[in-house]
Amino acid sequence: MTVKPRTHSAHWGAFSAELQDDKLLITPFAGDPDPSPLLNNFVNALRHPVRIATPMVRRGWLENGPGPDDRRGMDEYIAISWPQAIELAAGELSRVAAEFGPQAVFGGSYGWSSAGRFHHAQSQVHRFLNTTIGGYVRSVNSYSSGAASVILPHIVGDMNEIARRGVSWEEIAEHSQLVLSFGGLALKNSQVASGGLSEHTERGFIQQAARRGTQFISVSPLQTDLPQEAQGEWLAIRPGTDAALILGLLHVLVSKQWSDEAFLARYCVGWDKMVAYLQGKEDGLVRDAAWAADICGIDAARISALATELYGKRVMITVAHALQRAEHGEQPVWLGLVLAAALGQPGLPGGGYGYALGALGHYGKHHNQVSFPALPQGKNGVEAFIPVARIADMLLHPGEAFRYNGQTRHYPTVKLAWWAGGNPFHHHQHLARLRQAFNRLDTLIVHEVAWTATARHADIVLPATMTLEREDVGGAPTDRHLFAMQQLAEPYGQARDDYAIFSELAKKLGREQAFTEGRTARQWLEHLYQQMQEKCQQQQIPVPDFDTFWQQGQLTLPQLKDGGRLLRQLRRDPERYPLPTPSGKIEIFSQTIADFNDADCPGHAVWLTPQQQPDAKHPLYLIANQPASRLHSQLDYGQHSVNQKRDGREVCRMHPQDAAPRGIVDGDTVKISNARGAVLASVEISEQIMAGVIQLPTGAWYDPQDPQAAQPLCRHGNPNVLTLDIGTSSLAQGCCGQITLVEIARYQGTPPQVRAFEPPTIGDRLVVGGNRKGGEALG
Ligand SMILES: Nc1nc2c(c(=O)[nH]1)N[C@H]1C(S)=C(S)[C@@H](COP(=O)(O)OP(=O)(O)OC[C@H]3O[C@@H](n4cnc5c(=O)[nH]c(N)nc54)[C@H](O)[C@@H]3O)O[C@H]1N2
Ligand SMILES: Nc1nc2c(c(=O)[nH]1)N[C@H]1C(S)=C(S)[C@@H](COP(=O)(O)OP(=O)(O)OC[C@H]3O[C@@H](n4cnc5c(=O)[nH]c(N)nc54)[C@H](O)[C@@H]3O)O[C@H]1N2
Ligand SMILES: [Mo]
Repeated sequence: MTVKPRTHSAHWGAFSAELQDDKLLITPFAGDPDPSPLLNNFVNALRHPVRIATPMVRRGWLENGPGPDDRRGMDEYIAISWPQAIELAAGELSRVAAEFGPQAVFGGSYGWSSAGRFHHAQSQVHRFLNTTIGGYVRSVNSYSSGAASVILPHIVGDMNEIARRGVSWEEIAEHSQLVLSFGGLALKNSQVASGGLSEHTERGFIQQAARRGTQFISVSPLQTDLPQEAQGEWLAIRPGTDAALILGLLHVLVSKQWSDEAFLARYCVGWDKMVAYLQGKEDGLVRDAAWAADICGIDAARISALATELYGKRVMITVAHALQRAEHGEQPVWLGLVLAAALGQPGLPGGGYGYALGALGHYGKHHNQVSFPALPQGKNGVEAFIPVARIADMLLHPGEAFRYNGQTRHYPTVKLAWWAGGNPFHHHQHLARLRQAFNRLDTLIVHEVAWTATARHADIVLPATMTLEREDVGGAPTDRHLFAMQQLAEPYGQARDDYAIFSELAKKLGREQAFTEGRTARQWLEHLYQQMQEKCQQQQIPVPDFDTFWQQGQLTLPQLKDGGRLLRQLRRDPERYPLPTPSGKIEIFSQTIADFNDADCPGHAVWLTPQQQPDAKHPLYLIANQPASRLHSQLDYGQHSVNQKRDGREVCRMHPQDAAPRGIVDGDTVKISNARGAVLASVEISEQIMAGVIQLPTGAWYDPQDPQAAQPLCRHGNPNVLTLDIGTSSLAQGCCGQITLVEIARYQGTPPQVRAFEPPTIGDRLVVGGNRKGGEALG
């Protein structure tokens, strides 16, 4: 089959795609100065054997009906027809809704799915459950910024304004003298942005800044977190200890009388309490550079010197998402802001605080004047929610109390979970525990493109199309280009669009009109486009009609250059432009948080010792960060991702000092383990990682060798087998996936082959007997 070039877009870039004799060719968007190699993950993906070809039902569920079942994750599947699948799924949803109400259905369905705005799977699930059964148990916040998204509104009033709409790269390249990055500014991360990213500009801006003389300092366990283009300095820090380092820096600033007292008095509240804490007025413990050095592993002299370098310069402080994906992750986010304030920088051109700058391609960009509307999700009649990373707690402890943002709430009792566009066996921690949690459900329904571990734990698996097999519109509020995502290939097997699946289900449930509003997918695209067109017309922005847009394949939208406005306006006139915080100022002390009375997140930022500490059995930190070779677990079977593996296994990095005593050499297969399980990986020995730390990126598909074991060995290298499933604190309950503790050893003998990309066993079709609770026989 040959298909001429069509425009398309992914979270990692826009491109045109064509088929030449069934071979997929990808050409990056011509306007992209630095296209991402992740585009190569598409080339072998469309017809990969790990795609799901037909609807499937798990044998145990079919035989025994809904109910808790430990066979999830090791059972075989039976192929069924679409009408059967629709009947089973709609029937089960009706049963649960009728018996227990929508509050027994979990529809949080966390996950990035794909770039198109209409087929955004999570929005489709939400809309479907709202319009058919009146709602679902939702999840709040994200795995990305669980802690930051709760703490930042308290202390600066708005997360978006200090992250996505924060100080722009353009401004940094022009004005910043020193960029101090906690967690670095790795270009591997800014390759992606949800919704799409047509211009990868970070490398260029970093280069431009460095040439002008901006000094970059990256505080991180990994040297590679700072691009070479920055020509900067690497300060190796013990993982999870940045809060202590920043307190040490603040102590130096205070004792040298370098803190900007005028700024702190005019625009902040609570600096006196911070100073009292630094000086040990509360408890006799002085948080000076020597104290910090003991905790973070950077020597006291270097900490003092760093404070000297910061003083009197135009300084930009950044804190990566990674730092808050850890125990007490709220603290470094808070302290980054306090440090910027103590230096008097917020609101100055190229100065202040940029939360998560560089973590994604959205940050530091300008915003479109008008953005493409989202699919309306309808009204959710269920009040119950969980902080997103508390999914296993919810399923294992229904009815139990938990703290969240000053409230005591209770976990709902969930019987059915519906997932589309996410991979909890990628994103969640402590996977052996997650399996137990999913096994408690009556039913798990999953829409997937391919046989991920999540699909392999589902009771009903509904095959979804990839974006190249359907039409959509690709765009993000921070991308000035909007793309027609044109269909290139026919759906794989019997795969259907999530929208088509939900439309059929809604019809079965007698709610078709409510879900579809009578529109086909193409009509929805036209409808959403028209809404954008109307907004544009109101602002005198010329845009073509839909057909012209579709034919051209792309559209350029005007942008606003208002990054950093929140703090700039505050600085201009704090009475006229107060921050949306209780005091109208930056809250170095928050009375609101203090009144919550949670010891693990008091009223000002502190250093709290994490429960995870190295010991004789688990002496090494493991950094489980974002993968360079793919987005999360997406297209892990794609060419680029597979090419970065060795013997089909994910590669972990360790320092020669840690490798030598263990007899480990480069290229060995290693076993990384702790109390929660073990994974295999291939090892690369590198001096670009701090001694005492190993790194294994996320995203290798969970591949249990012995699924019946309580803690199966993952042959492939999924670090979430090892991570700890606890909340960051009572305040935010964010995930703690970034850091854990492990031991590592050379694997003895012949390592088992990776089987992650082989589909599960597909059993014979069968006629169901009378023991099935649901009743009806299946042909
Ligand atoms: N240990 C540790 N864990 C982490 C992190 C970490 O740093 N350390 N990072 C966390 C972060 S920041 C995040 S955001 C999460 C990411 O976690 P997820 O967003 O869950 O990860 P993805 O791999 O993007 O999952 C998306 C899934 O949707 C499927 N999909 C794509 N398009 C479609 C579609 O159109 N329809 C349907 N039905 N499915 C589709 C893909 O095949 C894929 O399986 O992981 C988190 N987990
Ligand atoms: N290629 C690619 N890019 C991505 C993603 C992807 O899957 N693939 N995912 C995207 C998503 S959803 C998100 S939310 C962002 C996440 O953005 P981040 O969370 O910032 O990304 P990570 O790579 O997990 O972490 C960045 C770096 O922080 C460092 N680090 C870890 N712990 C510590 C610590 O305690 N202190 C200090 N100082 N540094 C530490 C690690 O060395 C790590 O490389 O990335 C986005 N970008
Ligand atoms: Mo994320």
